[in-house]
Amino acid sequence: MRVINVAAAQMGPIQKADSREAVVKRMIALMDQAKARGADLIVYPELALTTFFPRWYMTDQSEVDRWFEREMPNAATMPLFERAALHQIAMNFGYAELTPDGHHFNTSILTDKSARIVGKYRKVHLPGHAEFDAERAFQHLEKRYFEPGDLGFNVWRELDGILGMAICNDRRWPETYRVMGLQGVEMVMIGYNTPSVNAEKSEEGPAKRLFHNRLSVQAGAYQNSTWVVCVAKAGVEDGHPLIGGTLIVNPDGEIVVEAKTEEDELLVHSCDLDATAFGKSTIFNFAQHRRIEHYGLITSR
Ligand code: ING
Repeated sequence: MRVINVAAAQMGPIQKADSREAVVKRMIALMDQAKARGADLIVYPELALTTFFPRWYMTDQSEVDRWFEREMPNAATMPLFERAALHQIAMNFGYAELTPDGHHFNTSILTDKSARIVGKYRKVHLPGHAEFDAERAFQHLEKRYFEPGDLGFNVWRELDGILGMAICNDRRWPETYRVMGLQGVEMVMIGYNTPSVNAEKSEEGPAKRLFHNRLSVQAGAYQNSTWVVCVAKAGVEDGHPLIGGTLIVNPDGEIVVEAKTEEDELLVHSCDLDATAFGKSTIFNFAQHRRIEHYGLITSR
């Protein structure tokens, strides 16, 4: 048994006016709860430090850059890293990264139990659009504010297992899970901010969004025999609703826990990484069963 006690730390809404310090206090409260419930790892949402700012059309780059972090940890997040080291809890959270040479990424990091950053991922699949779209009920300008991730999909040996990261829209793409699956991933950590309504198809509401959330994550977990921990920033941010639905899915594709609210809500589950072994050695034994001579289109188009 290689068990990781995982805390999925769903966060409720973050308003445009909320400070990073106020948000970090909420993250620390969730981490204290996680410690009390014996967690080894806590997973937070995508862009966990701020409101989902890609919903706002901005033309002034200095205004845009106010939503980004220039280093990590930094003054606002240091208390979180200190608390993680005190509790000896590993953590994964997302934030907007502005690199020293001026690149903008939608980023997620993994720390070890001493709060050292051991892994970084930059979101590959950026949904939405780059220019103001008057046809949409609201904007989704990730292609305007972020560059596609340049690090690919990697895995890290951490907490006695093989862990990987993805962000939000990535979870809808089978390639995301398969590239990590081919590296033996046993647990994928994914944060998301998903609007409850579809800006382009007004009749698609939260129920359909929650269905696609479960469908995407359950398929990815089952088809690669891996745990998936998928954590929402939820609730209404300045009038714009985001779905909740934080969930943990086991290597058989079964949902083992799911959030009930659209607020700060902690889910904890003991994830036995050895539960991935059966699928990886039988039905999804990639080396035995895949026929790559027929898969060329996936990377060539
Ligand atoms: N959000 C949404 C997501 O992929 C979206 C965008 C919603 C795209 C629904 C397509 C359909 O969950 C982010 N941040 O990617």
